Amino acid sequence: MNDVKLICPQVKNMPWQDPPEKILNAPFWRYKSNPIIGRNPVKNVARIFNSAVIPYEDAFIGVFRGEQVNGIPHIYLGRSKDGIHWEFEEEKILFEDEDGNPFMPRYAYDPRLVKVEDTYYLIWCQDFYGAAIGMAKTKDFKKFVRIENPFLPFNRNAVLFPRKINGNFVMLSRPSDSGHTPFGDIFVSESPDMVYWGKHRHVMSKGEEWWQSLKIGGGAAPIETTEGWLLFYHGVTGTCNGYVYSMGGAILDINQPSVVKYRCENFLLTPEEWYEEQGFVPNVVFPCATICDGETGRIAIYYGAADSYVGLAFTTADQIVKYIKEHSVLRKTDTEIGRR
Ligand code: BMA
Repeated sequence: MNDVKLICPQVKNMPWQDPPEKILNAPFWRYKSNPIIGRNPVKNVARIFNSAVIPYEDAFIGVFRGEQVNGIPHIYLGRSKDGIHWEFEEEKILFEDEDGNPFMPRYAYDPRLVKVEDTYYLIWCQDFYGAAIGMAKTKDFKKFVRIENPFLPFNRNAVLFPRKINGNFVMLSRPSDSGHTPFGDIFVSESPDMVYWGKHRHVMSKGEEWWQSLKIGGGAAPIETTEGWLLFYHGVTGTCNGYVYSMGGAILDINQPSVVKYRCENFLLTPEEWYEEQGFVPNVVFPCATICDGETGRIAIYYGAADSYVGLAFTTADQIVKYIKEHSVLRKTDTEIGRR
């Protein structure tokens, strides 16, 4: 019997591997054949990482950050039958604007992919007089229509909730600078129409724990559970050798997501394996998407590793929520609705 329920559809063929016999720390275990996407995965693309996937037509589809051989990142479409082995389109996604004219951002990275009602939304980082959030929508993964940029620059980390809350679309984001941003908290904003965003509220500050002491940012789209919105996010620390990116976990109030109910003081994943510690940018674990099975409570998380690979790890709703609650440390800026 599962105590904590995931409020999402059943995914019969979801990627899964049973846990190892002994788990010492957070109940997240890596797929044994990680990384699932290695270098030079498709023509003209040197690395794929920080990418998002979703169940689609009894299989899986995803939007992938492909670092081209000219060094410019763009978004590529990928398809998979099992969520583990991926085939990519050779051409990057060509968007069109609302008048039907072609639109190709100068660069696009760290895409997320979230279904709200009958539409799939892509959210990424692009140039808009500096780093800012770009968005597009699709219903069939053939036609991608760009929609208005939701926020002013600078902002590089936006994650949409998978359903409206109190009648509005809701999005987490992390205002920043245009560079490597040595600061940053998570905020939440609402929109009645995906064009006008407001009612901005502070959600969580960077933490006092070393692994999230510099900045934090949304990771995978929040997962609806009977305990609240389960959020996997990234936390960053600065070391004498550069930044280290880990994954953290929190549970947000279901009707008022600026209120954090539980926040785990321990990281849930931190760079430990060779593909997380070695690569274009060493020591990066950067979660961007989950696949969740409403029937069993199983969760598979997809994360970028060392800005070079895609890794996959598993947990269950029961285990991870229990762990987050047992290790929760909340501060005033977490639990308040947020100043206006
Ligand atoms: C962040 C983003 C991510 C990247 C990370 C580590 O600022 O640009 O795309 O994975 O840095 O380099």
